[in-house]
Amino acid sequence: MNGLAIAPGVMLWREKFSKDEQTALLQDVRARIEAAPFYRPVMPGSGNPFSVEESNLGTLGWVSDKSGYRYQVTHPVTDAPWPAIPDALMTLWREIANAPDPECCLVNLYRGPARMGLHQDKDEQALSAPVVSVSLGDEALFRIGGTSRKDPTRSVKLSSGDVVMFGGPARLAYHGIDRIYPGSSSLIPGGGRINLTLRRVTG
Ligand code: MD6
Ligand code: FE
Repeated sequence: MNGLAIAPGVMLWREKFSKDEQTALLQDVRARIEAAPFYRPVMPGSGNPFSVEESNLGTLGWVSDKSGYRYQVTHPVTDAPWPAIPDALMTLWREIANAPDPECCLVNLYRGPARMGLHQDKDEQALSAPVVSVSLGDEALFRIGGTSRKDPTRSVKLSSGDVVMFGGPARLAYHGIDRIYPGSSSLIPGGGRINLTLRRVTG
């Protein structure tokens, strides 16, 4: 498995996807996303736009709008069902997650100053399944803390092809992306970073 336990319940696999596999996965994701274009969600309540653009693959997609966070079966702009999760990601999940198949692959696109504030992944019923994420493109500074927002945090740089898994005691750990490093990878035409987050949603 070659994974590194970077904190209790947090595993990191450096370059789990080779350069060729990253290129193939990116092509696969981009082809699917043509039918489910990136859009910019807004924060519940305030309606402030996210700095990332998002879409989803899978039977359920995670969305955010003025009324809250939720999972839904259709794209909020096109109203079409989300495209299926790529085989390479299903294979990854079955290799490392030891849980029923994922229902959601949230796709986050970071360009320029985009970031993601400290948050917990807690909108799922299936909290016994881990969350698995794949990074493609530019490097990012990932911050991980504990299950309380006040817990101390540590930072790791994530590079293209890296895989992170949160499970067990870390399933509800706070985490976020402080920044990306524009120009650190040439994988994505036009630059930027794509993060693919796989989750089991239903119990
Ligand atoms: C990102 N990742 O890497 C955002 N969540 O862009 C996440 O929010 C995340 O990487 C749960 C588990 C792993 C993650
Ligand atoms: Fe998350």
